Parts: sequence; structure tokens; C-alpha cells
Amino acid sequence: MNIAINEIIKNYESDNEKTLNNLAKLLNFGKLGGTGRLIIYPVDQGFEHGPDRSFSINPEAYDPHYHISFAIDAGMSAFAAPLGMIESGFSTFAEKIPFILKCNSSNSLTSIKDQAITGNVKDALRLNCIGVGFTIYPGSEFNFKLIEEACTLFRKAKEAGLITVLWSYARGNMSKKGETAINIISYAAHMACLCGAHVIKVKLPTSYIEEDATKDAFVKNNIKIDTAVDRVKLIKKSCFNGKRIVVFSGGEAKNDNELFDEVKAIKEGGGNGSIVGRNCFQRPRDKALKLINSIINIYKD
Ligand code: FBP
Repeated sequence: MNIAINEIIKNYESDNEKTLNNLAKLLNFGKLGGTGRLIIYPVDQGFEHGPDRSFSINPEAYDPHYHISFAIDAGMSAFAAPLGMIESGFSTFAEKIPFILKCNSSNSLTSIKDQAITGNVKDALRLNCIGVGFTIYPGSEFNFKLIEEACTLFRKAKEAGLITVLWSYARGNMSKKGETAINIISYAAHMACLCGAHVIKVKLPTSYIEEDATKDAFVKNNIKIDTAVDRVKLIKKSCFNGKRIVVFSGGEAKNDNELFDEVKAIKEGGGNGSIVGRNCFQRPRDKALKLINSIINIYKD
């Protein structure tokens, strides 16, 4: 194992050998393998937003095989998806890319800020996944239940030698702007670390500070949050002073340059990488491949 990867892995002091090997697999796979950076391709938006809203702009994307083969050809570090999607490409793509089983999902046919459990450690092992993924909604009325579910899943996953990825998306008891406010994302990212996640996934924060009890600390202690680089640095600091892997989500489809600016800020701020879904499958395949290649080159540069 190279020095960069060793440096990251040694921060996970309590994990068994199998889990550490799976973490190493994630960090060594794909075009960013061995760099300490990673890029994950998540396809759970069919659950979260519905198939037509997600895929009709690029109809090939209705097919699960489209996504898994895209992840492989793009040189992604891993493919993350709910049960049915991984099952549907399991034998065709076995061993060709690390799978992360997304074990809960929400849907937009309801306005409730909760998630249903749709997968477990047994499924992840049956599907030869390297890890499990889970979403919590800090701030929602269901946040305590979601946090407890995440911890229960993670306990079993670690026993079974799997890694854990936590999508920590603030939602509920805050303004819409507050969901990506720097003070809220910092809090959400730290809670994800405390749940024991190996990889923390949050939205890229804005410089807006939500009115709440944490705001004062930002003002009094003059925490630097003006630029996207400052904000990525702060999130890494909130994640055990840089000792946890943090990836930032791509969000809704946007133009290439906007995305490149975000990636440059993540890189400069010491973030570990990106998790990009819609910005890939809502573009034609060739354009999406080019986009990911450029993102990879920014991280590698
Ligand atoms: P995207 O790159 O498409 O934003 O995917 C990342 C992701 O976390 C998905 O896993 C999830 O479905 C989606 O974002 C949720 O997005 P939103 O918070 O906008 O509903």
C-alpha cells in the first residue's frame, strides 16, 4: 500500500482486517486509485426523485446496466445503489467495480423527512459489496431514529468486515437555505463521524450561516468561511481534524465549469473527493465520460 493510502487508513484504529482491506480496495480502485482521492457514482435518484425526473432526459439511464458499465468505463472508485439496482447487474459486473449497498432510501411521493430501510448487511454480503451506505437527516423529526438505525447497521457491517458510508443531509428544522449553511453542514458532518462512518458524504456548504445556537461561535471565533476552499477545510476539520474521509455531492445537473470550480475547491480544501450522480446520467454518455475524466484530472493534478 502506498504512503497516501496508509496515512488515511491508519486513522481507522478499531477496524478489523477485512474492513480495512475493503477500505483499501475503495481507495485503490479506479482512475484515482492510490491518490487518496476518490469519486463514487451513486444511483438512488430513481428512489429519491422518481425514474422519469431522473432518467427521461437520457433514456438509456432507465437501464441499471447503463449505470454500472458507465461507472466502470469512467474509472470511478465505486458504484453505490439500492438493492434492486445492484441485484440487476450482479452477475454481469461481478468483481468489475466495488459495490456499496445503499441500505435506506426516501421518496418524493411523500413530504416526510424519513427513509425506509431497504437493505442490510446480509444483502451486502450476498451481493459481494465492499460496504453499506445509509442516509441520516439531521434536523428532521425522525433524526434520532435514523441515527440509531445507522449505528445499528454500521455495528453489524463492521463485524462483517464491511465499510460504512453515511450520507448526512440536514433537513427539516431549518430554512431551505439552512440545509447547505456552513454551520449546519459542519454539524451534520461531525455527527456522521460520531456515528462511526468511514466515509462521510455531505453537500458542499455555502457561506450562509443559519440562525441557531452554533452561529455565535462562527462570529466570535472568526471562523473563515468566505471561500469554498475555506469551507471545505472547515468541514474536514469537523471530521475529526481531517481523520475521516469526506466526499461532497454533485447535486442537481449544472454546467461543466461550475462543477470543475467545485472540484477545484474540494481538492484545494483537502476534501477527499466527489460523489456525482445526476451530473453524469443527465448528460449523454460520451459527454459524461469526458466530464468525469476532467474531474479525475483535476484531483490528480
Ligand atoms: P447527485 O450527484 O445526483 O446529487 O447524487 C448524490 C445524492 O446524494 C444521491 O445519492 C441522492 O439521491 C441525491 O443526492 C439526493 O439529492 P437531493 O438532496 O437533492 O434530493
